Amino acid sequence: MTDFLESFTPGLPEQAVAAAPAPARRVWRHARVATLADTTGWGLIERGAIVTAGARIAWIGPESDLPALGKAAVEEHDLGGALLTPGLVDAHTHLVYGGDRAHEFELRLQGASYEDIARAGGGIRSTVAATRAASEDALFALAAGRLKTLRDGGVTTVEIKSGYGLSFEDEARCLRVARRLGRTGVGVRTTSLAAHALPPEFEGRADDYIAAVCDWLPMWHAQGLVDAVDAFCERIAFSTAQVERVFATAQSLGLPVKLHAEQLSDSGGAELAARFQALSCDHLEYLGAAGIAAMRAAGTVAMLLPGAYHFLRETQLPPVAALREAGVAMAVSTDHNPGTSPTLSLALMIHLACVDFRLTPEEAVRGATVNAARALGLADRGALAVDRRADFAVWDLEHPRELAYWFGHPACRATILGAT
Ligand code: DI6
Ligand code: FE
Repeated sequence: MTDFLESFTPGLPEQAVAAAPAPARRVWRHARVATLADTTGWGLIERGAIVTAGARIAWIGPESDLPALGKAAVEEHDLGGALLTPGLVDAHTHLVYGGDRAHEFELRLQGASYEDIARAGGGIRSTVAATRAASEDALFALAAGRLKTLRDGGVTTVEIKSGYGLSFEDEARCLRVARRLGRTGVGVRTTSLAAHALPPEFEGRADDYIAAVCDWLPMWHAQGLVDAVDAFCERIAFSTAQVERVFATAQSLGLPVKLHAEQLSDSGGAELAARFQALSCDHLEYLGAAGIAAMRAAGTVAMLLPGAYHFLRETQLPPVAALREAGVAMAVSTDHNPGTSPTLSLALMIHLACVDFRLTPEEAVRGATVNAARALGLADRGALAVDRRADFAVWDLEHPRELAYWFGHPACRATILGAT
């Protein structure tokens, strides 16, 4: 076993192994580990230990079986019996924007609807104006603060969408900010959501805007800014025909797609997205049987966003029982954005997914780890096993079901990110 650990050099081609310095070994011991490594169950290891080599897990198991590491171990950490889980994955956020929409929140509490406010020129468009007015450094500082809060709450990988720039340069700025955030430690996947809303300069010309987005996408992609492509398919946003053009462009670039679908009405978005083998369909409160069948056939993840459901005082529940019955994987994310989900606690979303959407605690925690990673097309994280990324969250809790039980106060003691 020691030999194996000595020679473990993840991710390097064979010729490089001899020349490269051995990655640093760290040992994490005396933890109650929830691996989530099997398809069901928490995968609990009562008194567990993990050995990491650089950014990867080299060994995981009961501490009593821990191999002798000798000088190979550079650091040992006694976690004092704390709970250790895979780092949480927040697979749907709109983290980069200027301003806030607290005033609209007050208007909605007085009876205005989200759609009324959007049609009157508020909503997404007001955030677009604030985002365009902010410098790239200011956007970075704002988003970095939000990312730190997510990380302090257990998140080690986050998806970040554009969608508040809505011009070639403003979208590129937001994506650059997201890429820059990815160099601060937390894993970042970027998504172009240029087809989020119609910018004012394209008023009455939605098809022209979609044509422009299809022209811009290859250029953002060539600049290395885009990992996936999203759109908002809704009567207040874009039609299935318009989204289809965006998806066809994404497909021609080899980029995976995902969709804000059936959030406010059943627009047939999920079926369209499934035809493009979408990674996920997101929101889904108004999802019908045909959409579920299409998602099942395509292996598309159902991304549930209880923060937006709560904040919009929605009453239509996503069809969780039918999704479960169909075997569609369910994920849970914050949907952090200033208009419909201004939260930075993924643990709180796990709680709401159970109380409001009736997920089991295990489903909700899987939703924020292994299934969220799947929704990003990432097979190297979300569960703890040899060769996976060494991204952990350490909790002042005894059992992982408590991630769903406590709400509104942080129990996360630390996040541990790969080699950092
Ligand atoms: N659905 C949402 O919940 C967010 N975007 C979307 O397409 C809301 C965006 C906003 O209101 O700013
Ligand atoms: Fe969203």
